[in-house]
Amino acid sequence: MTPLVSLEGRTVVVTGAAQGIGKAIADRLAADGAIVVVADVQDGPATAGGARLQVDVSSEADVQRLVAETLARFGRLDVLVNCAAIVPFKAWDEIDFAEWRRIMAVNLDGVFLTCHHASKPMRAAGYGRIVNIASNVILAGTPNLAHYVASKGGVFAFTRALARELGKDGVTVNAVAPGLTASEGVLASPHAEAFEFVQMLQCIPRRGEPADIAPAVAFLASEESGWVTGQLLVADGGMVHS
Ligand code: NAD
Ligand code: 4PL
Repeated sequence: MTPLVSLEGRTVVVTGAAQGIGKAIADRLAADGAIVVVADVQDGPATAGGARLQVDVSSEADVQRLVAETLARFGRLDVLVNCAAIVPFKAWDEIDFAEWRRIMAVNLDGVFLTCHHASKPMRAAGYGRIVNIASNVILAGTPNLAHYVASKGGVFAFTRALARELGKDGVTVNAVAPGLTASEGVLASPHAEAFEFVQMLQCIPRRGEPADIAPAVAFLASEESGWVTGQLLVADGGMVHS
């Protein structure tokens, strides 16, 4: 892969990077020179020169271990990409409270926990880049995803607020909003049946792939994006507009 931005000397944590969009982001950032720590509940490959840690982002102990281990092994933590999430396809009134809580625990509490712990070494260094993966469903209100839409709306609102808190410390916080993308998770779910319909709504009429999302993340993860913070970058072939 030809480098898009320079991440030489940077250490990056990508959550949810065992497969799908997270894996494409980890591969992209490694090709751009970063040392990548792949953090996932599932087993999966590490990128060359990096590491793989088993982490449940909804567990504070796991997230603390992730940050401590990254600092112990690589001496720094420059970039955090939050990609871990669960995406149940269900009518809103078929989601019971326990399932609602689990979705919030992974998709929203997980983002709070990683930002809370990873921002400490970033502030101390006076440099950091946080990229949270939201979704274009927060702008479209996509059916059968109300619980997920609520969690991702929270992710974006938190992104905007955290950017305000961390700007003075050299840390930017942005969100990327993919549209429907052919990840392993989506291909194994009822979402896979939506591609044909969604393509008709896009400016670019083809299926979105995980590698289509990674370049937007690479830009926001780079030093060059330093004047951009608190923003939502929609990467969905032009289905919706922010
Ligand atoms: P996926 O299901 O293929 O992969 C998600 C990964 O997250 C998996 O490897 C899984 O093990 C991991 N994960 C799940 N729960 C975790 C936890 N508690 N702790 C750590 N890791 C955990 O998903 P994907 O489609 O590649 O989605 C990746 C991200 O992109 C998610 O944030 C998703 O909401 C977002 N997104 C996806 C689409 C899409 O259509 N694929 C669209 C918009 C946004
Ligand atoms: C347009 O983030 O963005 C289905 C499932 N359709 O998870 C998503 C669209 C899904 C999406 C998403």
